[in-house]
Amino acid sequence: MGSYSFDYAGVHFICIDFSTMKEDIKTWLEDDLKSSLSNNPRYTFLFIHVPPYCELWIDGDKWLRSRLVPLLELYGVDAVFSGHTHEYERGYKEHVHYIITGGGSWLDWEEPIVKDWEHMFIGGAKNLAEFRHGLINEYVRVDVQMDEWIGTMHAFQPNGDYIGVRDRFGSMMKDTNGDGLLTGSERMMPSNYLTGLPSDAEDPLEVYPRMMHPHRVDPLSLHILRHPRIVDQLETLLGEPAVGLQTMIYWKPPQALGQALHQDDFYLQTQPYSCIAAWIALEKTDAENGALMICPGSHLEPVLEMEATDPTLSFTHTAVRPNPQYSTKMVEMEKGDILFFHGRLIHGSLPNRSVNRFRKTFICHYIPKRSTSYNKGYDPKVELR
Ligand SMILES: O=C(O)CCC(=O)C(=O)O
Ligand SMILES: [Fe+2]
Repeated sequence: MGSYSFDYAGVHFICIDFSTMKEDIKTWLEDDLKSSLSNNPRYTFLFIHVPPYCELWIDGDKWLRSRLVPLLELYGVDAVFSGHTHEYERGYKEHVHYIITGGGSWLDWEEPIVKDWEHMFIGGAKNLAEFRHGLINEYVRVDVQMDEWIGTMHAFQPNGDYIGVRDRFGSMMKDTNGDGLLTGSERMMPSNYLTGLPSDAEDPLEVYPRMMHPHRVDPLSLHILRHPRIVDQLETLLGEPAVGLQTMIYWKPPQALGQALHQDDFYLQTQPYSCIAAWIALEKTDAENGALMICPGSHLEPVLEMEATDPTLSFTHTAVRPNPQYSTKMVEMEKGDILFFHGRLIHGSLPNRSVNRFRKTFICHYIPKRSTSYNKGYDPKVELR
């Protein structure tokens, strides 16, 4: 059989050859894990082609779940890295992290979902919503430091352009209530901000990436998404009941890139009608720190095609080119101001040119309740009342 293990820098690595392993792999693995205990490894990482848990294409390997997973849990394996499905997923169960890093081709959320494992909470059924059609390449890097390990997922456009770090995980994630699962804010969402990251990163957005869907892990964010004053206002504008679909926090630190002109319904794909945004300024926004720019009247356009754009100005790499009849206006806002805007309104922002001012915003996206067709990558919807 082609399985083997080795130690490096106090870390135990186990590679299981999925295609040649037989029933005796269980004995081999148990012996290996048992004997490695005497070395008191700092961490144990296991690699196996087919994942035990998966949400796309297959639901993972049943045999691995019944034979190997109990050993991983018993002997305290820290993380299992797999491939097989061409996408990125991450989860955690009984102190074991499960990572599928098969995005060397692409991350494709339009494949049918076989089963939703509750503990596989990143990717799969709850995919990284900012990538339409999931077309990204990625790799995962693990840094082992003194007393912690940090995994980072690095994403690329299909043409090879670097997008940045889009997920983080590692030993800092603790199961505080001891139920074997990570809940709420213990889970770390894609693009979550973490302290302790290298502050010398060239791109300030690597240190302060935008947070996606904080309402799924943070009660205050959920409270704002459902805030009656906001919901009253947006349902007055819509003229009908709405549901919440996403929240985001943009830190937009000094010198961060902006976001090229786009329409939100390119991503949310709301039908019938359109999504609506509530863009909340958490501090003063103006020309210097990269305030929001809008093209008034452009909401009357359909969802337009996106084209490649200037990567030195925008962290997204595609943009719509508005018809010259629309001028672009900057929306200066004071802390606490909210701008509601239509899902087909063309908008974006320029880089933050300031040396010490952030441009923090909390953004909610809603769709009319009757819009039953939308990008299901944003599920679950949130009832507002
Ligand atoms: O704040 C920005 O720079 C862009 C935000 C945005 O595109 C949105 O809220 O939909
Ligand atoms: Fe937007």
